[in-house]
Formats: sequence, C-alpha cells, structure tokens
Amino acid sequence: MGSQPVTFRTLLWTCLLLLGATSLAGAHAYLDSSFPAENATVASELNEVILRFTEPVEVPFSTFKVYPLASDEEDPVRLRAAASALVQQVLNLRNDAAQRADEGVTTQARISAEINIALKKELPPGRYVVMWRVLSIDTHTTTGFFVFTYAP
Ligand SMILES: [Cu+2]
Repeated sequence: MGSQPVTFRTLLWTCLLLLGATSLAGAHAYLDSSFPAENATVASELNEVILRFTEPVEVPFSTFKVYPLASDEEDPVRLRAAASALVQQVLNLRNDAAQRADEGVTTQARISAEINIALKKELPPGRYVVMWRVLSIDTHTTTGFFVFTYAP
C-alpha cells in the first residue's frame, strides 16, 4: 500500500505530460492567410504566391507547388474535390517542373512562417491549386491546398 502515492503521482505526471503534448500538437503550422486568398479571383498581373502559416516551417523540408487545375466547375464542393484529387496525384511527384505553374520557393530563410513562391511568367488565365506539405518546428507535418482563379 506504501507504493500507492507514488503510483498516483506517476499517473498525475503522465496526465500533465499528455496535456502538454496535446497543447503542443495544437501548434501545427496551418495556413493563416495567403495571397491570392483562397477562392479569390485575381484580375491583376500575378508573379508570386505568398503563404503565411500559423507557425514557422522548416523550408528545406517542406514542399510547395502551384498547379493549373483543368476544371471550370462552379460548385465549390466539387471544385475542392477536383483540387484534392490533383493534390493526391502530384504533391509527391518529382521532376514535374514542366507541369507546374510555379518556379519554386524564393524564401531564403531556413525557418519561416511566410513562404514566397515564384510563378512562371505569363501564366494562362484559369484555375490554379496552391498545395503544400510543411514540417513545422514542432516536428509535425501538415498538408493543405486552396484554389484561386487567375483572370488578368
Ligand atoms: Cu504541431
């Protein structure tokens, strides 16, 4: 019976550690804002995409891509489904520069909450999907995407 207080204390510490881990896990890097904004239509000339995350991300260990989305779907749910299917297909692709609408990340810092992605010159009007898989400094990985329309 003498060991009971120790067990209780151990349990208490375990709970506190778990609580701590849970609040840490809440600090994943999610998209906070972007330019263009999600679902925005951009009428002016566009040469980069800017992503701002809720937490800094490890730039060299993260992936960012912009792809044209061959869809004139008007229903937002179906449009998002089409974009999601494209992301599944291409986010892991290597040597896909020819298919992409971007020329890569121009952010110089290794760790940054703001990511700049250069776009190819004279992009054709249409829909585009911005997609990412980011490693945040708390070692969690998150993926995401959004669609915008380019109508210069
Ligand atoms: Cu996290």
